[in-house]
Amino acid sequence: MDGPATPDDPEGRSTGDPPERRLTDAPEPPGASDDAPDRETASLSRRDILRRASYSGVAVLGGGLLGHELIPHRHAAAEASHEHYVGGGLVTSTGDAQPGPYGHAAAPPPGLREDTLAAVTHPAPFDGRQGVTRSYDLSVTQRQIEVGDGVVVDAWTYDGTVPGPIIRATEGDALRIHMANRTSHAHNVHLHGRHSPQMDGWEPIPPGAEFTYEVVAEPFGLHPYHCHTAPLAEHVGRGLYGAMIVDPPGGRPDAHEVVLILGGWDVDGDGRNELVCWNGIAGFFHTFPIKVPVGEPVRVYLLNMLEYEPVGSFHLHAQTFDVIRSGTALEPHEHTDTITLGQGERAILEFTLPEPGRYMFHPHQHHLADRGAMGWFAAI
Ligand SMILES: [Cu+2]
Repeated sequence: MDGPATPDDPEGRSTGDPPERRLTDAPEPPGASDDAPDRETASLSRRDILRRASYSGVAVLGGGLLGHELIPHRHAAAEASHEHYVGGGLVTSTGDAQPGPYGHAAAPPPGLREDTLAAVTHPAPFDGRQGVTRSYDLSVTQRQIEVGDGVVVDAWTYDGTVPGPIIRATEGDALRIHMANRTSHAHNVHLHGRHSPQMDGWEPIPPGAEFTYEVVAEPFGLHPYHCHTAPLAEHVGRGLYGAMIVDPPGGRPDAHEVVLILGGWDVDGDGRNELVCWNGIAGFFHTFPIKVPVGEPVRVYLLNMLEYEPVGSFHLHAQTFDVIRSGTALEPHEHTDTITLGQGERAILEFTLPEPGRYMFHPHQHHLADRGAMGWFAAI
């Protein structure tokens, strides 16, 4: 369904034709000079960068759009390729995100698919196992990602994606998190939650080095992980963050589960996010609503990893939700329609959408919503 969104069109893509792409020759951003040692583009002129970015845009536009299947109940979509949302261009930016069809949303890159962000949005289901060892690879790479229409950033990634992979374990499991630093900057993996200070991840892992963090997954809850190398705001802001779900023994009741991480992109290096995103791509869930079954429980694992802003928040339209702060309880702490989170704070939200339709969500700081953090749940 390619036509413009309407409130009674919950299944379709919410935008009409992709807006006209603009690639303006924005001023060279401060702090983004070409002398960075890991900058692959060092030998390219600004003109070359823009030209190559334009070519990549053509390639992306040639991609397919979406199917209309309901995302399977609690099924992981980990097989979705990360490559889908890695732009082929180089670092450039329009510096001003384009408005969406309602004038209140930055547009995602054209050519993405409904399942482009599936691997970082739909967690693998609770598997019932306890007391096992679970291994994850959070190797750090640098790559260019198109994060908004015409906006390609030079990102640092855990295992190739922003956010990084969803880690999931049951309380008491052993977690082995391997990190190979494949960039020319130091990085590391700092886990929230409880663990030995020897495994806290504040020590820089030098370029080319590797380390395996070994911790017990505890306490049950929702915890972020992120790079903790100085300058921290840049290392998190360039993409080194992700979600770790620690299930209580026995798990939680069945629900359609979604991870939403609020983050941003300081595209021009001015200490301000030109784009604000859920799960790394501006406007993605505005274009591709998160489909959930009518009348069935929905559980949102919500994290605020937005740098350069004192707080973030999540507001759901037309329905209220239970809040379990940090996910560290089995019963809700409050019931509301808006929750505010400082940086690093997180919560589990639980709700049911009782009738078919679109239910909007966004940060209630509307200047953040306007920069790409509008989204929809579509109850179908
Ligand atoms: Cu880092």
